[in-house]
Amino acid sequence: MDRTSAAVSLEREGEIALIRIDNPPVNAASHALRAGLVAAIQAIQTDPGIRAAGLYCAGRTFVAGADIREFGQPPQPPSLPEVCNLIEACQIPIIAAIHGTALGGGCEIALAAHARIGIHDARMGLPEVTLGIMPGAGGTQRAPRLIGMAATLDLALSGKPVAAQKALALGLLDEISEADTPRAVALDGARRAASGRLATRRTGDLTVLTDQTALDAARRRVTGAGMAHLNAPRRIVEAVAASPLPLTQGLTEERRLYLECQNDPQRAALVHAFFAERVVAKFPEQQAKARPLRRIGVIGGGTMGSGIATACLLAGFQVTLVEQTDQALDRGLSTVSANLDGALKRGKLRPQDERETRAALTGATDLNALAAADLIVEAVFEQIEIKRELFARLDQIAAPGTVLATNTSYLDVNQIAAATSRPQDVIGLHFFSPAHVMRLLEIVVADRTAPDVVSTGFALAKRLGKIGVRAGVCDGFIGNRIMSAYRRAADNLVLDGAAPEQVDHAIRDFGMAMGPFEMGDLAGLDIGWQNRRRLDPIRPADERYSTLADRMYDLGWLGRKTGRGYYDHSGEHPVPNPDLSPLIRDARAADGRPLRELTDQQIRDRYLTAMIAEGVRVLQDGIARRPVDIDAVFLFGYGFPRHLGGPMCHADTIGAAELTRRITEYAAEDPQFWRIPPLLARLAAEGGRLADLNDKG
Ligand code: 3H9
Repeated sequence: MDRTSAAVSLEREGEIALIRIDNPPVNAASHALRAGLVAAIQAIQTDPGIRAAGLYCAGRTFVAGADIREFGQPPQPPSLPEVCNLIEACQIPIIAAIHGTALGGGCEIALAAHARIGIHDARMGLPEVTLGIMPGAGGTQRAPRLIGMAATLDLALSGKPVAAQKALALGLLDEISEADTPRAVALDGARRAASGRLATRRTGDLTVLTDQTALDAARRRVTGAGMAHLNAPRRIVEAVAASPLPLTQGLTEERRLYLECQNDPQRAALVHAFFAERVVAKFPEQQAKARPLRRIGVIGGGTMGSGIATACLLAGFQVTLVEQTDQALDRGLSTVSANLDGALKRGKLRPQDERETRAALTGATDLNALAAADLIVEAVFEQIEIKRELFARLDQIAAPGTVLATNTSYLDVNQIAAATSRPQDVIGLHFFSPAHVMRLLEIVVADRTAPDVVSTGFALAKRLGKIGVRAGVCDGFIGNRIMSAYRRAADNLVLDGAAPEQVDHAIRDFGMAMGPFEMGDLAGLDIGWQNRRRLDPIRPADERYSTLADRMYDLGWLGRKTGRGYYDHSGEHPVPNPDLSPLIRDARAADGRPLRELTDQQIRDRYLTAMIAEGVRVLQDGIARRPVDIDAVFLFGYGFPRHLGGPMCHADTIGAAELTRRITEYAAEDPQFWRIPPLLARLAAEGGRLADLNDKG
């Protein structure tokens, strides 16, 4: 075997050349891979004995795309578009044998080949849009030649891969093979191509018809809700619109638009989000072996407990749900059942698994039913004494080694752990509602939590398909602690003169999934009330306090569940609650400051600055280990816009100097709330970035 680079090798089988890519873990098209492919193609072209070539990958997947780690670095030739053009122009037919995922640049390599054979599990896609870029190695020009404009636009705008059968139906694949090994498929395909039994052609020789209907629909799609903030989708449509041009012209247009994407800050933020999802899974205790998990106990059958039970069932665990009374248990079990119905409809539960999944759930009204559980998670009323009492009882019941988890959103996990004789087994697992849907899981490590219990928390997150983020103990951990701060900023903005719906609008306009007051209505305004009462004894006397939410609570306006909150939910769409004005007036009068007009931009600046400042404090205090952990919490649990990378990533875009300037300005009005965190002051003085603090493993 001839090794043309560390990532590509060439093998000869008679008249057939086999080009083997081996660049673990996902065969990303790094510089070594691109250079290796060029060398391999040159070698087969100059070998008169070769009649066809098979291109395949070692490992678990075909090329999964360009090497994302090279983005933002100086480009090193050959570029991927050059490699694809070389493949297409090759005089020897090249057959791509695809297994695993042919994504982005990987899909584009396949499109440039002269025929494509998928192995039954293959998936093909153009996910670049999720990274703020677009297919830049011919995808926007070659895909329309094979599958038309409409299907290309759908593939590239959704970013979702299609399975082999769909790829075949579309025309992305020419065949599907049942053979197991990519090498065998590549060899067989190339042999058939050499003997004329497999049709080959250059994709670039095909023509594209303009599909005006598809282009119009795509233009509407990229300016509509969900995509309006993003720049890459618009560029994708323009590139595909150019595909009826001769290939070289279309490729030039694609390159121009692709480079615009590469230089766009959205690209850096979305790539940050991609890696954030993976980096958070690296934590200091990861060498400790996770405890085996099979049976999960869930205490509490409310929305949260039922959601957790559902998530565990969907991940294949045996689940025992415990409630205090038969009636409450029945309600909990019905909620789980309804959640599973929904999962079935959404395709999250396969019909063939339904029976077994439902059978894995048992209910009990006696905690002793949890004696054999490997992990118990409680989701009972958010009160420290209730939780401590429960943990003391679990200490008596649970088998040795059982992980005891609390789903508290704010409370002190150390205090809860101290109610047991085994604090090393106690951990916080903070799920987000609805727990079977939301991807975030905060893994709260208390002072005495054992390393293997932390590992077990992360292993559970992975099994549940969630993003586990390590957090330390404080009031609200990472997410809710920061939320409390910007929520206070939002309340203060209303005292200053903004209407709640103006705040919501300004924040939604920024790209957040929801504004703070809509969020309050959704979660239920009793939650905030309980929290405020809990904090009454320790609230600083000089803290600005809005009476609005308390008055609403007194009136029984608890948000969506009572039909009224900041909004009136009785109609088809929520409208601002018309009876709120007198309460707001009273709250402003009690605050006693002059009113003023606030622009949406001023609202956003204050809100985000409050979020970032508290985020920096969470870092300073060691509650989050790295800025990226905070970003992941907000991206996956709080609807922070992905194209801005998370609050800490966005903080670097704003810059520490500007943030400290803003805080100084705001502090003139409210010095108690607006303080510059020392870490931010240091970064501002040194010209440093939060991103530089991400380098811990
Ligand atoms: C593109 O192609 C642009 C072109 O159109 C134009 C060029 C001119 N690069 O996800 P996993 C790492 S844009 C570098 O845990 P899985 C990942 O960080 C690209 N590294 O595995 C992780 O590292 P670590 C379009 C990459 O089995 C490890 O591989 N392609 C890349 O759950 C394992 O990853 C995409 O957007 C990469 N491209 O899922 C595909 N991909 O172990 C992006 C992964 O150090 N990738 N890594 O944490 C994926 O969607 C998933 O990784 C995949 C495997 C489905 C492939």
